[in-house]
Amino acid sequence: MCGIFAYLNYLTPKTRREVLEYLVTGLKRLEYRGYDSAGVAVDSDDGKGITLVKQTGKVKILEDAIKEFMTGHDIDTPISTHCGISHTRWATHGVPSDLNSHPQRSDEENSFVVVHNGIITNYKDVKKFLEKRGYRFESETDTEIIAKLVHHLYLQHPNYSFRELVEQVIQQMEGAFALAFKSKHFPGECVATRRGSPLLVGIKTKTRLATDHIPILYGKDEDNKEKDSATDPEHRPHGAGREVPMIPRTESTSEFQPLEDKEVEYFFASDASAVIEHTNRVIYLEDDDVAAVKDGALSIHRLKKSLDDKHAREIITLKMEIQEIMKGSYEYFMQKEIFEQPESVINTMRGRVNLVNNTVTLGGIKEYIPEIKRCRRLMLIGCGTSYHSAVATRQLLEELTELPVMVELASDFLDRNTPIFRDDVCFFISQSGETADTLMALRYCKQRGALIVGITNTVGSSICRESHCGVHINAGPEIGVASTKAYTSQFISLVMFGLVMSEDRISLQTRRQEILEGLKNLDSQIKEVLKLDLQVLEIAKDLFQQKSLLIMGRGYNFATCMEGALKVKELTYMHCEGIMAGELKHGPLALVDDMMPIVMIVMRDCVYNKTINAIQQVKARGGQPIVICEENDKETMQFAHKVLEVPKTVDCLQGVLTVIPMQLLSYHIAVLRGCNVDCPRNLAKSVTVE
Ligand code: UD2
Ligand code: GLU
Ligand code: MG
Repeated sequence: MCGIFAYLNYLTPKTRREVLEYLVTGLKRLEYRGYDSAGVAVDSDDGKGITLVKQTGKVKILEDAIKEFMTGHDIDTPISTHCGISHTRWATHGVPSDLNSHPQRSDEENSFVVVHNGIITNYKDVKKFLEKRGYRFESETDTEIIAKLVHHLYLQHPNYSFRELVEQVIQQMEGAFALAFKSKHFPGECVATRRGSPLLVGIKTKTRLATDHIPILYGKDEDNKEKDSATDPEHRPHGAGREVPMIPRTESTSEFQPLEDKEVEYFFASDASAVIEHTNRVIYLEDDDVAAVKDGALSIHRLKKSLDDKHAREIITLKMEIQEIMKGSYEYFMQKEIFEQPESVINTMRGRVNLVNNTVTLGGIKEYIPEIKRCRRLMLIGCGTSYHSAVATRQLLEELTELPVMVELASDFLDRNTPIFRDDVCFFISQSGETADTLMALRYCKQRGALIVGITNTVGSSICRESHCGVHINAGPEIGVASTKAYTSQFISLVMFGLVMSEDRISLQTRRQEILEGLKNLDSQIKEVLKLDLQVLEIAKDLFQQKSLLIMGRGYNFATCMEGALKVKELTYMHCEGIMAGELKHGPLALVDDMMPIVMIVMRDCVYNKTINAIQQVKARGGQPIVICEENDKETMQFAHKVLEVPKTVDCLQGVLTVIPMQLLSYHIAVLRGCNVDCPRNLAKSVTVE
């Protein structure tokens, strides 16, 4: 999920010192994406092997380790053709450590090395398969199987090209990846490919390029039976002792030579920020493209023609500054992260929710489920946004587990010396996994013998280490201080937990089915909600000079009110309160008049009539509510001064969709008020002090 940078010089002599400098600079340009460790691979002194340098922590630490390596090695002899690869890692499989850092390798000889961004969901099966063939694994990563599988295939098919071997490998991979490979058996070559994670190729030549596109070369034998059986999941290496089925070779008679220049340099990177200082000519690879550089020629291959294929990849000329590239078309990381939610929710469910046979597997807590089912009560503990994700899912968890569910703010929970028992199950929710209050509460409960479950976004964090088990939300690094995509991913992780707990409850099957159906459509519905952006901006223009804002709702959408109000406070420094609509008469109604800005969330769920009552009370006091309601709900809209319509999903998931307009609203108000969106005053991303 983080960064890849690879550099290949062909007939453009460079010393290894220069190559290493390029790699480190490339990684520095990708640092903003967030990561926990870094590493590089270059040719070794004799040019016959590969040297790896890998370090946990910042790129600066890697740079120091590389400097140390440089003393005592010949790194100043120019090499005319060379390939180096590098990586920043955001751990998903195995803690951040030197060994788990990438590049990962095939064997002690470093015959094949690979860098990977993403998650391989079927890595355990492939691992079993390779272990049976004598491979010994040294890291906890999913990535290591890739390096070992390509090596295994190489031994079996020594006459295959590097690119063909990689094509075979990705046929066996499930999940998401961007990959760059280097091998001592294929010196001066680089192969890169992607599915679901970004990757581009930059091209640098002395003279103008002879072409502005690269045609795609396809697999030779389109409807070959053997190939179909290879792509059929049944035939993947499930550890059953079967050989990896090979697809027909896609060799073409002549490799396409796109460049009239002989001397050329290539850059592979996760985004253009790492490439732009070298060249502005880039090709964005598409899913399942395999890009290979051999003898200085770049070719792009695909196994199958797809319907919308353009038959060529265009070489684009970038006209952007680094600053622009980093945030893409976004002004702030927070905005980027809000718009990433269609993908981040998929990453949270990846390999866990099986939409074909309607099952949910949470590998991190699977073995503890029987124990959890026997508990006296569930406690969900967190701070700020993480606490709100607990509020958002409490009702569903009560319904699906039939257990009492307590939701607690970590600080208050500790202040109260809350009684905790051995048969309690306590969930600790934290994006960073380092939140001090949450961690103290965890230790408090652990001492008292409760089962400790973590819900974190950061592999290897304190909460992850100190919990008995847990779920990584896999939302990818979150850089904006105000949490957005982590909230929706925490929400979905807790929903998945509810689904696991109710798997064998016959009476709950219809309910589970509708939730699974809801999860299936969530990403496309989030995309719909994001289209409200301009409408939300208009509302923000009305509101940004106000002193105060009230956000009201109840039931499943009360958490959205609290989370929305927190976003507004954090980002805009405006007073804002999330109000439980059922409490209106008990006080907050006194705040309402024709001047007070109010947002109300009115969904067609079991509290609809009660929420309509609340809106009528607000109207009766001259209030002019901005209403977030379901698409085409004309009846509700008649009460609204302004409306934001969101698609309908199952009641318990509706909060994922209603919180997004609130994220956008707080963002736009903050921009209009001139606030620093990514770093609000007085706040830190990870609160590691009590
Ligand atoms: C896990 C592995 C993944 C792969 C996958 C295959 C990791 C980080 N994940 O993903 O590599 O093997 O299984 O099925 O290696 N945990 C805590 N506290 C927390 C969060 C997690 O103790 O706050 C533990 C959890 O109990 C498990 C491990 O960390 O032992 C990984 O959790 P996960 O959610 O990443 O698990 P899963 O199955 O999705
Ligand atoms: N899943 C891989 C790992 O944990 C890659 C993580 C990344 O994208 O940086 O090592
Ligand atoms: Mg743990």
